[in-house]
Amino acid sequence: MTGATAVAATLAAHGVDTVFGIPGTHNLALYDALARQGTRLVTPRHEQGAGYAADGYARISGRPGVVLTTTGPGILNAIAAAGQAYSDSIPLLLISPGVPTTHPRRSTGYLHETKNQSAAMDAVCAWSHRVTTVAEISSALAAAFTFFAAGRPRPVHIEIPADLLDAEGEVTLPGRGGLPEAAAALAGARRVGIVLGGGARNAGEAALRLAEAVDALIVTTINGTGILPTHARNLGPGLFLKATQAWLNSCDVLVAVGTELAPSDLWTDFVYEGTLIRVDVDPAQTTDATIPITARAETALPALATLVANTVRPDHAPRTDLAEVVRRIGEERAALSAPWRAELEAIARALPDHAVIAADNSMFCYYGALAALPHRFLFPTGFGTLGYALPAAVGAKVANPDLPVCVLAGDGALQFSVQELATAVELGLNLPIVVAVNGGYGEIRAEMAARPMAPVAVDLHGPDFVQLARAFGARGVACPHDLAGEIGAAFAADRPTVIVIQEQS
Ligand SMILES: Cc1ncc(C[n+]2csc(CCOP(=O)(O)OP(=O)(O)O)c2C)c(N)n1
Ligand SMILES: [Mg+2]
Repeated sequence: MTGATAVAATLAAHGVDTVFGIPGTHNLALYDALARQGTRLVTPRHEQGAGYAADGYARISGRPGVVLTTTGPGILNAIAAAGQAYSDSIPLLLISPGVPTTHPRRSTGYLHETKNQSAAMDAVCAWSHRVTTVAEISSALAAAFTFFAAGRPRPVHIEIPADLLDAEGEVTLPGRGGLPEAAAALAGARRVGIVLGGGARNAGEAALRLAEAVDALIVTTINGTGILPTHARNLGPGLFLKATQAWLNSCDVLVAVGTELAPSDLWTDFVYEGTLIRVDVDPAQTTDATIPITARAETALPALATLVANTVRPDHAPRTDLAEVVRRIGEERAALSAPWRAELEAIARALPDHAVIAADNSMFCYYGALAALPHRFLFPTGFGTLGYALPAAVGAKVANPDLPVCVLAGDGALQFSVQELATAVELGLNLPIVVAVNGGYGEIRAEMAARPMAPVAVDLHGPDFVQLARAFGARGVACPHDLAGEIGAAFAADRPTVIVIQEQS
């Protein structure tokens, strides 16, 4: 559909039947689409009046007020109304066209051209966003409605480049969704995959029941690690593996629970084309779902599991060649984590199942430990910061002193927050801290080589971590023959232990 139709249909899907605004050269496609679907179009005599009218409408109706203007002076005339709505916590959605995507955004004399329209609105709204594709229009508008419902309601501005209004693109509108529809899709499926993110943390048991009912496998995101204990149907964290993605693509129905299905988890441009059931508290996350279910995982998933168990034919044949999928994924895990195989085996032996790994943004952690170990991870996924693991482990131990917590970090990452050893010593925390030393920023070194360019600023002098640990009053161990034994000793100690392992680079 066209961008203008996407705006009109998305507004209708969110129950908007009235819009306040003034037409102009750049928003005619929007007026056309809204008029066609019967939206009531109220025309005050100045955009400021449109804004105040939408504000009054919102206060009395209890629904968001929607303002539609043209570019430049049109939307800027509504600024005072946006400021007023901000001040009084009124849900106001301001929609305007903007200069086309192809415009250089340098003063060219384009009609209504404004130096930075979206930034001007951002200064007075809760947020302002300029979309860049037709496909993004629906989710950007949905995000505004989610924001109105979830937080302190305040004005939001969405700018749509004028050329996108007439351009055509793939648009996923907010669906009706619901558990019965999801159960029916699952009952008719040939092969089902289940993805659990951090939002599914309290729904592991229900996910397993669902997996049993439809002969599915479960994979977790990084924040979803440790939701389920080791189990034949649980592949653990491994959304980033190509073999996992190949298996997911072979499923005709995918259930994604409490996850953004984010690039930082997928590591590739994974696109799923089957029936996608998404369970999420945030409706903005489910706009691309075939069947969206806006609910907490612990509410929706037990209900879905029960519905499906009652719907699936009792005589249904197994639909997944589980063993083959598990074998391929296992092979890829082994290849990815091969450089640290012996160390990871030792760590696996030393850690009880319920141990938590606080890991940093280092290769040893994401290529190594995440691929190989089934435990719950505290990991700086997404934002990808460095220096997270040690302080996060301190926090975990403060929350639950009896929980075995193990820190894994590269030499670069540990130096971002190594001073927190002082805190860990002060609190008497029995933390094993395994640091993989490779003389600096190994991942960045590899990226430079791949460009290709000569390595600069990545081969770094590091401290003697054993001496450093001792200087802080912690224990320090260099390259032990028995890593598992040293981790065990660290758990038994009354202070943290830094254990150095040497990494081949
Ligand atoms: C706060 C912050 N600064 C910089 C970066 C960029 N960065 C990503 S990985 C990395 C190297 C980390 O080194 P190390 O922990 O030793 O792991 P290695 O790459 O050697 O495995 C850097 C500098 C980042 N992710 N976060
Ligand atoms: Mg390093």
